[in-house]
Amino acid sequence: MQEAALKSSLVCNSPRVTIIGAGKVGSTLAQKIAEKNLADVVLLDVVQGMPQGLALDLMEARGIALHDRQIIGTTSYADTVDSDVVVITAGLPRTPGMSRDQLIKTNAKIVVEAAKEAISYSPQAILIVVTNPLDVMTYLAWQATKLPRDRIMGMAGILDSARFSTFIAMELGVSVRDVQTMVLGSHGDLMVPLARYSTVAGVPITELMSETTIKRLVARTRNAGAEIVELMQRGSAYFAPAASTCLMVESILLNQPRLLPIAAYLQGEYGLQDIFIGVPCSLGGGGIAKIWELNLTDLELASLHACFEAVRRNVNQAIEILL
Ligand code: TXD
Repeated sequence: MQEAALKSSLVCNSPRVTIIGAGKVGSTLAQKIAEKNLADVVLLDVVQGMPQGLALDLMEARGIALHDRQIIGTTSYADTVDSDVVVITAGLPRTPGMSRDQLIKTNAKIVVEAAKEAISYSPQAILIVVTNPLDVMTYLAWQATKLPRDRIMGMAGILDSARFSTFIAMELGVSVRDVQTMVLGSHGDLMVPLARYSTVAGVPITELMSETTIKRLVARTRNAGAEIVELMQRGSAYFAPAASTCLMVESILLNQPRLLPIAAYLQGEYGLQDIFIGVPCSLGGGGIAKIWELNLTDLELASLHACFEAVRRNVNQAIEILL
């Protein structure tokens, strides 16, 4: 049945998204992609039976969710062949009290292996890394695949910005649809929420809130992942992470030129080299079309450079672990 599904999706030449890691983020993302009718989905995991079961469950929801997308569950990379987009969510999430950086040891090997295998079957794919610590794992995936920088990226800034927007909307009692925010830097405590570039219906939030309030919301944004981990006790956030990743997949598959904060490979932008870090990017059918260099204040730039130092240290640590 899985094979038949694979064949029929190949026949109708539908776009194909492979998701490595059929856990909370991966399976929620699969559901979103299928229900938005964006692409067929291949869900891959190391746990035999689990991705197959999830795929069957998602297939059985199709008549109710009203779409005809194929969802294939597998443990074999051969089934991922010719994917247009590959998303890596494989690896452990945090537990309460743990920092994202403490996941380097377990997740580095998983991500490198997944990136190599997936790209060997889909050499033209655009690769999106989601696994934590995000900026480090994206770098390792790039090193393992040597993909051009327009076709490899990490998801974090969209999620961090969505969280910042949510807290601003809650504070002001306005619809989150009117809130636009931009969070740059690394996906961790050092992230750089840009209050100056955050607006409600075009009005900068610096006109709508006191500096103390903005500082409080920035602090909550930086701690937002940990806040959820503490509440859940088992596992970490996945609805907003899956929605954020789906936005990237959608922008690529529908070739919508979106301007989004994405962990991209820098070659001199913002004075930074040889690192993946969150910056505003134009994302579309070919991947990252352009990295935008905003005018930053000295303090904002210094904060971005502090992210660089931390990510660089962790990348070096990860490379040593992999040796
Ligand atoms: O903003 C962001 N980038 C993030 C990142 C937001 C939320 C979650 N973030 C990270 O994504 C999180 O810290 C984890 O590192 C990943 C996945 O989080 P998820 O919540 O989905 O974790 P699960 O539910 O434990 O799922 C992980 C799955 C699980 O089914 C494992 O069996 C599988 O990964 N896994 C593998 N799949 C394929 N290949 C290998 N080697 C493998 N190892 C584990």
